Amino acid sequence: MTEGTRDEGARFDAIIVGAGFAGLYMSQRLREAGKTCRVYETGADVGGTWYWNRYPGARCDAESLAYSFSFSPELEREWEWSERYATQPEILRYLGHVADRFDLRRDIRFERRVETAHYDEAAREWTVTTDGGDSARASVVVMATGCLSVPLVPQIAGLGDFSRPHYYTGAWPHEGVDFSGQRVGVIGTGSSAIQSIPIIAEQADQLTVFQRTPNFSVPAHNHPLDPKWVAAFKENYREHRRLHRLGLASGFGDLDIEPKEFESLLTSALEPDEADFEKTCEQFWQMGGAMFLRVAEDMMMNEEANARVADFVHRKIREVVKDPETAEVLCPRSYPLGTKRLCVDIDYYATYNRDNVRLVDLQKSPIERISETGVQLGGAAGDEIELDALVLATGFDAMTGALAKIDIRGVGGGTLCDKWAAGPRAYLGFMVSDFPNLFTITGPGSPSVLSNMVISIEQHVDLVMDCLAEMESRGAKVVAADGEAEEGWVAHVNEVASATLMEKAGSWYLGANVPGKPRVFMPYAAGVGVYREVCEGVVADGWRGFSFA
Ligand code: FAD
Ligand code: N01
Repeated sequence: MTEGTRDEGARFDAIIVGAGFAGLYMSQRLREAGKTCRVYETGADVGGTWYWNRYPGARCDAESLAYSFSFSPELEREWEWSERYATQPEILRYLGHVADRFDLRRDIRFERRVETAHYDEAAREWTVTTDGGDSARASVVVMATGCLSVPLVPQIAGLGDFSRPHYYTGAWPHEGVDFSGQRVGVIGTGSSAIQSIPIIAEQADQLTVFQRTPNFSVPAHNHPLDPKWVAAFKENYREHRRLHRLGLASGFGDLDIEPKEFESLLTSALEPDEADFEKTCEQFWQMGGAMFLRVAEDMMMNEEANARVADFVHRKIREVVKDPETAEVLCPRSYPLGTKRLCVDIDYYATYNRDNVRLVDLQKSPIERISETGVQLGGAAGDEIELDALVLATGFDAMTGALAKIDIRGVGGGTLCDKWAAGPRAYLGFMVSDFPNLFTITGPGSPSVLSNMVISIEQHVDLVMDCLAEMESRGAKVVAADGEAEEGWVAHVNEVASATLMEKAGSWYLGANVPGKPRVFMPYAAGVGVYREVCEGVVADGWRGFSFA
């Protein structure tokens, strides 16, 4: 960790905000190209998501060998992943290794929150300031601030009254938490909760889970990686990476997927008879992980098809959860499968068979308020549940949250917040008109959170580098997205989303989890393969929709 001295008017070729996967790779590419850069990071070390989310059970749901950088064959060869889905500590170690191996830390200033980024039209330059008193200038700013980096404080009456320890999964204490002998409450049943609940249940004396909306979850079938399998995978790494970039399995990995197994992918979930349908679903269920969404091609387009697959998952939940009433409460019915992020779990449903675990259905008994000592329920139950500790697995202000916290001013002093007041607008999710030379890695309007994000991050960083090279070759100082191209892209992103079932859930993809946030489907839902083709077409067409000056 390098705290370093304060920047006072220093000038760099580029300033990067954030030192997660995106910030690290961006700084590596700039360094390699002989450019100077400064990275500011709020955390005390690299890692981003994996620095902050240290809750028990945190791990990736894209397979380890796919959820890793592809830019360096040496790095690929030397790093050994130990499990199919790497744990948070392992991913954090990996990112620390990347920072050391490529000597990236010397450009990073830790424990610095960027507060402002203002564009000076005359100087064609950005000035960035931090809460540590830094002020630095650069012609280019790259926002690598993360899509899930601003934990959401839920609007629950009395939250501040709770006098015992409470923890956000997205800002977990570094020293860990020992729940032994405690009565613990978990609010939320999204991915973070679903990963942590089985482990907290093993530790705690009693665990109460407060569920407002059940989530679909598929088993991870995690296991240690067989060194022989890894060696064979690495032999063929380039081909795997190529397929991931094309969007096969969204690049979530292909551990157990041989091409022949794709033959069983259903064109429509409505076609096969019951026995064939069950067999195919079971086959995908046994593979484990997010691949399950590929069981039928029409699943994300056709409600009936989706409902048939959802029924299969409901049956699976009922098979595992012994108490029929609890099983029913765990079955999601208010939105189509896959329209909220599919969770991937290790023993989540089985955890409800434990004697020390209770599920509270907030639909029937909403939280009335948090008291000094626990959770007061209203409705049918009406009781107070006393707790020694409370875990808030309540999600993030996704995709736009981190950008909205920075005072970003572009041409004419206009702010990004004003520009995005009715929802984010960006060309390719990569640049925002009126904000020249400012790039948003995995920004709204790109596949981003619907993909294996390392693939999307690498693609955007590479595109930034191509764009800078184009500027140089044209002798340009400024690149900007055209307003018209941006309008067209935003309309296209909406059109694609509307053709799917994705808007049928009150998901964070739509901003529905943040009171007052405009409801706009933020990621681009056509997939990483299609998106890559679009970007390549734009570049081949002389950077269509971008102006260089
Ligand atoms: P981040 O890792 O979020 O890093 C952004 C950094 O920017 C943060 O460290 C933050 O502190 C810093 N920052 C933000 N604002 C400022 C500011 N104003 N000033 C200074 N610094 C700032 N994706 C997958 O594809 N597969 C997975 O399996 C997966 N698992 C996940 C598990 C969890 C628990 C979570 C929360 C997310 C997961 N994701 C997963 C998404 C994950 O966020 C991305 O995969 C990836 O790590 C994002 O990298 P990033 O560098 O873009 O952003
Ligand atoms: O957050 P979430 P998350 N009262 O928003 C509930 C990635 N990720 O941190 O659905 C009661 O999904 C809320 O209820 P509802 C992944 O992309 C990946 O779990 O709004 N409950 C919901 O149940 C993921 O999608 C992994 O009704 C309240 C929960 O809190 C994203 O990060 C692991 C409430 C929030 O769920 C976010 O996941 C972890 C209230 N007032 C994260 N407010 C992997 O497995 C909110 N809730 C790779």
